[in-house]
Amino acid sequence: MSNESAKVYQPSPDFVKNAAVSGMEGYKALCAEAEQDYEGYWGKRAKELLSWQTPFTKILDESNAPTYGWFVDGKLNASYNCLDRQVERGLGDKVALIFEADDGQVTKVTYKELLARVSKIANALKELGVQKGDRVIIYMPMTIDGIASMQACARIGATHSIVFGGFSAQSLRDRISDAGAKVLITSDGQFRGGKSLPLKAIADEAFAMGGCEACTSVLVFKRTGVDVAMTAGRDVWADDIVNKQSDQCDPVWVEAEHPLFLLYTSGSTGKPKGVQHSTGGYLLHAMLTMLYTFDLKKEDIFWCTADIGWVTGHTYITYGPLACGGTEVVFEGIPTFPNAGRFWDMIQKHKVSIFYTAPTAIRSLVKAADTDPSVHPKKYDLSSLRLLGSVGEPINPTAWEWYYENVGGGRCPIVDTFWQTETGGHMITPMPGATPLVPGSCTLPFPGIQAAVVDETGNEVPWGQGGILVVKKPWPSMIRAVWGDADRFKKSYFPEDLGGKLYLAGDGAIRDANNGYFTITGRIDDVLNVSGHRMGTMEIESALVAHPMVAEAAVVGRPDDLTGEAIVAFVVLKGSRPTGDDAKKVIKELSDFVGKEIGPIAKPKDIRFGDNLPKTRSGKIMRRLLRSLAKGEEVTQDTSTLENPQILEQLKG
Ligand code: 6R9
Repeated sequence: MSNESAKVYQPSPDFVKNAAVSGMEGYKALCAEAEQDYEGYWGKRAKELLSWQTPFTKILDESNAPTYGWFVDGKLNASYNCLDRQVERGLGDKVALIFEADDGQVTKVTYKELLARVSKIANALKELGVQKGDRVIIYMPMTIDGIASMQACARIGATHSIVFGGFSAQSLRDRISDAGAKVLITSDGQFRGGKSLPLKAIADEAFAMGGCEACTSVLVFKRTGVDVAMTAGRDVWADDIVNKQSDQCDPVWVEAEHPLFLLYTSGSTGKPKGVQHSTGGYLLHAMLTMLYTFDLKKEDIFWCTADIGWVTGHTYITYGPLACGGTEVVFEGIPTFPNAGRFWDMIQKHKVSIFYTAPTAIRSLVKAADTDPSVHPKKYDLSSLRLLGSVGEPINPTAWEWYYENVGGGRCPIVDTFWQTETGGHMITPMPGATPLVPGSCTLPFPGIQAAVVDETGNEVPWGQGGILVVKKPWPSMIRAVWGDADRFKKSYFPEDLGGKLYLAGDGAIRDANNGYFTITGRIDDVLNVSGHRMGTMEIESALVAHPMVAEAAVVGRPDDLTGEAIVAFVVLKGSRPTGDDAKKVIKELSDFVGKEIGPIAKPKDIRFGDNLPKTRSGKIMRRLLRSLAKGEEVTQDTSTLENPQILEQLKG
């Protein structure tokens, strides 16, 4: 495969001139620097960009590979690096956050104010007994206090773990329990798209399920004003305990390897895994990618539309922009409320210069603009924009071009950033003032990152040939552990089949035959990507079989124009196969059940019933057949090993 015929978009001379990574010569020089002295490359930047309380003397520690350590003997604090030092540098009155609420109300928070708020929350956490190394679960909406709570944990060396506000009581319970969290931070409710939705009530349900006994306090912020039940001795209002605290709180200096956060994400098997990140290496890459990929300058207004519940919200809302002393927009709501022009209206209003969003949002806004010209981006003044970004899933060339022309006015480079929860920050991405862009390709590795495409035995395949995406060398912001499961860490990310030394991303990729550009071809494991959200097929299957009516279930993905992939579930009930209205009733029941077990994002788009699932004679479910059926394709694959070929007819849908 080659992109030879594809249109190439060159960065403008102006952009190149002022960019941190200027021209392909600039990019190549950085790559060469890393090539010649890999540790030196990262060490130099860690010294320059981070403020260390105790400087490190050792850069990379491989003694416990594949658990790598970076800057191991250095000490620092992430919150100090994001807040105090900006104030010390004279940026105290600079706006850190431009918060726009769901209802459009805007609140600006300076670095000085944010530091004071974070310190108060940190002091409150201390009063609740939180100490260095304790885990704190945060189940909060996209608010100033959501971000401040993360920073407050970092300030006192507590390890935070955010649970996305759209997750269910069951998911929340599992994470509180797995992390052994001491405190839960939540709010009474959240606003989304003009609706007031509960959070605290869901947290109460999670506690009622049992297994959260180690969690002795619940700190509750007020957001929607909805009535909530408060359990005496456990629950405490932030208004009571936070506001009275001192706005001074000394940062707790931690080792560079100290776990800054855990973030649960879906894998191909079993329950979600707690991806553990470090403090020093993680923060370094958060900053370096802000500077290189986003070319952040002091006058930029940066806006990443992600939620703090996902890794993108960690690196490119809570940590990266603040550690660089930037000004960022934080948005509580959704792109389609009060109408599908919300993003464009906000870019215009806040004069956003760097805008980072997901392909799924772009696709839905393309559709909206097509049907309602009044919400077309061309109707807004988007001239403040100078750079666009994309993350979460492959961006199809049509959406890329629409984004480029209509949002970027044909003048803004698009950085299609490939990375993962486990990688902490960008791995393969254009440098906006250097890399010629090809829609649909995330182009070339971030300077210093050693990405490659290999076969099943770990040998590199020639350009033009598809294979498995790996990273050949450890990098500072890589995953350090799967919380509480060392075995799973090794098996998932450094499998023996590939020699035990290559980091396995879980995605397929192909490099262009001519220029070596990477194109991600999608997950190679049983992980689906629905609207940029990772969902394990096994997780959804487990949820389905937990329903008393279900005997067996298999879940696969099917391509979807809007959400990238859609979830299709094939279900065998314990009773007879329902049809007509009966089937509709059961579908609703099962779909709601999955929503309750995991969260609404996990609800299947399509549920089909069979008397059985297509299986081999040895009893293995033949998923490739299910994938064809889900797509509505004729099954052309070899079905000779199939025990029960007649079942295919029933499952056609
Ligand atoms: C940051 C984030 C990771 C998975 C990843 C891949 C997909 C992310 C992409 C992309 C193609 C891009 N992915 N960015 N695929 N092009 N620019 O999304 O983390 O939620 O862990 O998802 O998302 O499949 O493996 P996470």
